[in-house]
Amino acid sequence: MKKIITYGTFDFIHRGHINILRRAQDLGDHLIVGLSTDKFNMTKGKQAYHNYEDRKLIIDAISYVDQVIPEYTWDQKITDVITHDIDTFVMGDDWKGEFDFLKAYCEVVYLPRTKGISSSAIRNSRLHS
Ligand code: C2G
Repeated sequence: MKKIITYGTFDFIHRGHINILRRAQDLGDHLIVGLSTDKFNMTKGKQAYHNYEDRKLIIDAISYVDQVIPEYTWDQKITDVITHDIDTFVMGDDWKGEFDFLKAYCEVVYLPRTKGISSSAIRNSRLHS
């Protein structure tokens, strides 16, 4: 079984998120999502509208996703890759190069971001409509 992992906040779930989850799942047989906790988001300088439990409920319901684990820190990825026997790490190419250190442990794939949509744009449009 080819195991894939990707990470993110996945707030205001949108087609960009679905596109990356679908393409990530297409690369293997089992997709794990490392979902940023609310506390970790604060260190990322992000405050999600939906809390971790609600974002997990939504991600768990997406057919491309097989498993959701909490993302507590920047530093857990090597441990996650080893612990979960990951073959391929996937992120959008806004992160290109940032996680190349994982190449020592698994394949690293950066996929083109979906243009024209982002959680922050949705948040801003919601708040200002
Ligand atoms: N994404 C995308 N297209 C968009 C928006 C997001 O492909 N229009 C991708 C991002 O590249 C990322 C994933 O969707 O791979 C999740 O995006 P975010 O929820 O914004 O996650 P981020 O804040 O980038 O956190 O350790 C990694 C971090 O947790 C990533």
